[in-house]
Amino acid sequence: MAGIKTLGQFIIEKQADFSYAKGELSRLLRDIGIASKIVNREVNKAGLVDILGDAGTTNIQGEGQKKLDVYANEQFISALTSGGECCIVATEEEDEFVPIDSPVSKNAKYIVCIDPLDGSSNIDCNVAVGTIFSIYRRKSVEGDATLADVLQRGTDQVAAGYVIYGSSTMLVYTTGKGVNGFTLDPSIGEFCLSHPNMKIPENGTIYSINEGNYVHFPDGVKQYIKYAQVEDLATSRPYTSRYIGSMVADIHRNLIKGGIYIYPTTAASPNGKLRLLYECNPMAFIIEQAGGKASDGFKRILEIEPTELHQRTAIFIGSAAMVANAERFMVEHSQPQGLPNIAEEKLEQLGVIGGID
Ligand code: P6P
Repeated sequence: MAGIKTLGQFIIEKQADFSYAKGELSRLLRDIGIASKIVNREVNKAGLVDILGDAGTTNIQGEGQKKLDVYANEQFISALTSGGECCIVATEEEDEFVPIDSPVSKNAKYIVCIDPLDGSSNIDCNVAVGTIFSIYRRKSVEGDATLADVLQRGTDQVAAGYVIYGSSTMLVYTTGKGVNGFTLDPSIGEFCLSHPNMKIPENGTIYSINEGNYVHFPDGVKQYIKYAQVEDLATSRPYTSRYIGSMVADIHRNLIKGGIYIYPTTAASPNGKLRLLYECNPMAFIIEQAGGKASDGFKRILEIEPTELHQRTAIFIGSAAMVANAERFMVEHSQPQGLPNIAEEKLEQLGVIGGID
């Protein structure tokens, strides 16, 4: 095992970074890692066993649940229940938050928001899918934890991570001190440190968006797509369009290579499609920790005040320079006609300088 550092060893080693930590967060991350390995086992043999296809149920989003969605949800809730470090789970697959009903967990310190299996519509065609999770410290100090403990801003996250079940299975997470990636070694059943201190390139040439929704995009997004497609060698354009239809896979690729993922408002999703608590906040925390940027086109994702469990938001996330540039298009093309131009003021608020290049 010389030179190999497992997720468990890494978590314990980093535990010293947290004066308040007495091992609870370490054990919570361990519990998530265990459930991820169980889900991975089923994802990897999907097609060989009766785990593909629809579960015949729909979640609160009105989305048909896949058998693996339901299975993954059950595995994470079970692991978090037996682990005893989490008092509430908010999951995409349940209408309401799930209080963890066990004597040990009732007074547990942590809240977990999770999308157990994102991109699950891709499972039947063997495309990468993922798990996304976000961890908060409960705010209430006595009695049962409540919705108020769940509806916390992204800036209050203690940790966030994702698992990508792709050509290999990786767990990538942050506790606010950088981003580290672990690849599952099936021969020993351990996630092993493979991508220490991950940083997203400041700029990139990949844009990820479902252009099938073009006619319904805000004008700023339409103009940005046109900008991305113009021939200009000095700014390495035209960019490359890459869209998998699985947020974790698209963002993971952009984290490695540089790029921007955009899911703006559309006619079908006037508030955006992706969910703030268990998709956008965790991915935004990770990407910011890796040196990138994440907003709704105007406002930093992590500063959005949650009001509902399954609240949705538009998201522009990835390489800092690309996101800042896309925000410029949003500001420039969101001016109500005939009103004073607020672009400069907004650009300063966004921490963006200079005009559109
Ligand atoms: P569309 C998967 O359903 C998901 O939540 C993300 O993983 C993915 O990026 C997006 O929705 C795909 O949505 O509307 O382009 O099919």
